[in-house]
Amino acid sequence: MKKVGIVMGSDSDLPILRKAMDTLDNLGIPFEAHVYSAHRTPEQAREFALHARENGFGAMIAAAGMAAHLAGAIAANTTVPVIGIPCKSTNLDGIDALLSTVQMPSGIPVATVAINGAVNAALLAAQIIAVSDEALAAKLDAKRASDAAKVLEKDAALQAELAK
Ligand code: RP5
Repeated sequence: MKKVGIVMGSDSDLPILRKAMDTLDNLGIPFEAHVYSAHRTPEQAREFALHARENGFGAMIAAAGMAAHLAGAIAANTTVPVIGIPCKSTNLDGIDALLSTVQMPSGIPVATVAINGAVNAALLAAQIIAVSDEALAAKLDAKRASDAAKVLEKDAALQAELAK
């Protein structure tokens, strides 16, 4: 199976990325994670992206806060699909990272998820890999069905409560 590459701009982003890693683990998808910064270690970030396809990666997740250029910098150096996670920081509540990640120029796409949207980033990476992996696609279908069943259970509980 193709791997997911995870890059975060700082180890301070790790608590957010843990949710992506847990989601990938639960789906049995292999991943490799690194702390590489677009600004502090640009050479390492570039090298990781440049060799992503030959190293077996089917999707990349790049997470950063503040002036969040990491996802764009990764996308500039690979045609493996890149998913950007804008991370919330203290001063601007993640709006800075959201705009820095989402506003990519034509030609270099980054699929940007919500601020701190690590679970959806992992699910989107899984869906990308599942395009050519039937077994993974079946797991994703089963997860959707299970998630829907949980919501319907909550609705049933609400209806029971309101009927009292
Ligand atoms: C960004 O700056 C990182 O992705 C992180 O979200 C933010 C703060 O980094 P640290 O100062 O905590 O290392 O590059």
